[in-house]
Amino acid sequence: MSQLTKTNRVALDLSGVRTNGFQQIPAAIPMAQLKALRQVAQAFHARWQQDNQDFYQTNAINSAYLTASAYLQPQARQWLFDFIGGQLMKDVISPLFGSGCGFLNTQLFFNPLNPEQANYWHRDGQYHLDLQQQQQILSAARVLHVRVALFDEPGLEFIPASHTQWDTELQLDCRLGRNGAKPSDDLPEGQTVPLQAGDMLLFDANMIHRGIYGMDRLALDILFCDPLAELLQFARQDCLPDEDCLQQLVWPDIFRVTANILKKN
Ligand SMILES: O=C(O)CCC(=O)C(=O)O
Repeated sequence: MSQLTKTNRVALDLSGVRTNGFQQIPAAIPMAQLKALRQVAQAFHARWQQDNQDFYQTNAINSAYLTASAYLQPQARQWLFDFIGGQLMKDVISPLFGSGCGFLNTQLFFNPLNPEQANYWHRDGQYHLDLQQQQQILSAARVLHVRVALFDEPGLEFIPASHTQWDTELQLDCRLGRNGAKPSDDLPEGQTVPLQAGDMLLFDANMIHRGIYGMDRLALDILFCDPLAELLQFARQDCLPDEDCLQQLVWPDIFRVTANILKKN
């Protein structure tokens, strides 16, 4: 039974997202919805793999842009928009963003083909921001991952509160792979959150985290963010629903915010 039923969803305490940077919501997705999401994700994954064989065979651990029309049939795409812009997502996410938020992207995480491939500690921003910018963004711009575990999975590991706190020397050496440290080294503060199918896990993309590979993981991450051009410049117009679809959604605002910012860019 989902804990996010109409009667108790208001009482859900998500203060862990603010204080620790992450919070698990066990059994958030009802089974019927979970089965439909699995079908959509598996259809996408099969077609994505065909088109990205080299990347998949080499070292891929995720794909992205599920809501574009490249790999999903219109009905599956519509279904995904219904989920992202639906009541459950609105109830969980909108209270966490005081002045509104935008839809950024979707990603699908799976295991690397090579079982020896190591995972890596990182902050999401480190691949396009320098260290000073990464530090500044901690208090200035927020991207929130909503992970939906489609199957049981080992989950993720986090450095609690690192969404507001800068790295220790060891953490920085580790995620940058310098001074003899490797990005896959264990860190003493790490806290692992294993997930069961149907769980949701919210986490701040600014925090230091790493995926734990293994089991038959297939995880759908939906990314929301502050309504800022510097973040939403990474969204894609072709991943947004059209006007007909928007009018059917419980929570069209997240897509409209993104569309408006993309239009201005
Ligand atoms: O699950 C993974 O492999 C990594 C997830 C991750 O790093 C992310 O979502 O930013």
